[in-house]
Amino acid sequence: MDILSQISEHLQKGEDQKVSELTKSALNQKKSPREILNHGLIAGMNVIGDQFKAHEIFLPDVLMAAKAMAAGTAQLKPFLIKDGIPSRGKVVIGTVQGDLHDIGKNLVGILLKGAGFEVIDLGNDVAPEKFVETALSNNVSVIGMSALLTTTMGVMKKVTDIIQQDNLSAKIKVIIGGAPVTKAFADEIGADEYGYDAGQAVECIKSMTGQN
Ligand code: B1M
Repeated sequence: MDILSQISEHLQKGEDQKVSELTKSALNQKKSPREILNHGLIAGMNVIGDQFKAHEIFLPDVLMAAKAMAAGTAQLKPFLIKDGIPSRGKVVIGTVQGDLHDIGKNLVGILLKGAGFEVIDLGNDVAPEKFVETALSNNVSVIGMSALLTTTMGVMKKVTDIIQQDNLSAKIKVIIGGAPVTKAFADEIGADEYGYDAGQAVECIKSMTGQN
């Protein structure tokens, strides 16, 4: 079995230390950090998602897998973030209120930092007003929101509503993403951009800030 499949397998078993070691080995074997992320760690997490949906595994198994994902991502982080890049500007990110899923949002943050953006990460379970207040008080022109639950996607609309009601559309742009989120939903709620994955989100934010 190749090393990326091994990473995926051990992540599914929730073996954080093993995932950490294998990620290090894959880097030593000159696998690219993006390849390890997409075809090892995220691939394993997708299997976990399917098994959880089919009731083949339970919440503690998902938590263990999430811990293993974090262990692997920690190894990749220094390779995805390079020091000394001049700042491209600031971005506020967070997972919306009621939603505790933060792995995808954290990836967006890591890749944004890697591209030279300063990131204000509000964490998870973030109230709509908090996104806007933070953007305004820090003079930030882009808010990035993540939602993983169909029940929390609606919070994104609360943010775009505040921006529209307060006439802030020219000042603050919004990008949204997360597994249940679609381009059609982004259009429906008046978000400026939809990011399919973390890498694409960074490209969108570069163009939203006139840097493409
Ligand atoms: Co939960 N969970 N979970 N979970 N969980 C899902 C999302 C689910 C689809 C599983 C399933 O049933 N198949 C399901 C949601 C169903 C739905 O709403 N349609 C679900 C459920 C039901 C729940 C609970 C309700 C379970 C319960 O308690 N009964 C509960 C809710 C808790 C809450 O939030 N209030 C819950 C809890 C958890 C854990 C805490 C155990 C854990 C989260 C740990 C953590 O995040 N620290 C967890 C996990 C790990 C998952 C799955 C298995 C994996 C999510 C993940 O991290 N994927 C997930 C199944 C799945 O998604 N297939 C599932 C890897 C990550 C890299 O992908 O976040 O999608 P993702 O990010 C992607 C893109 O979406 C995009 O970029 C990334 C790739 O580069 N992206 C953006 C993300 N944010 C972006 C922002 C952008 C742009 C792109 O711009 C700003």
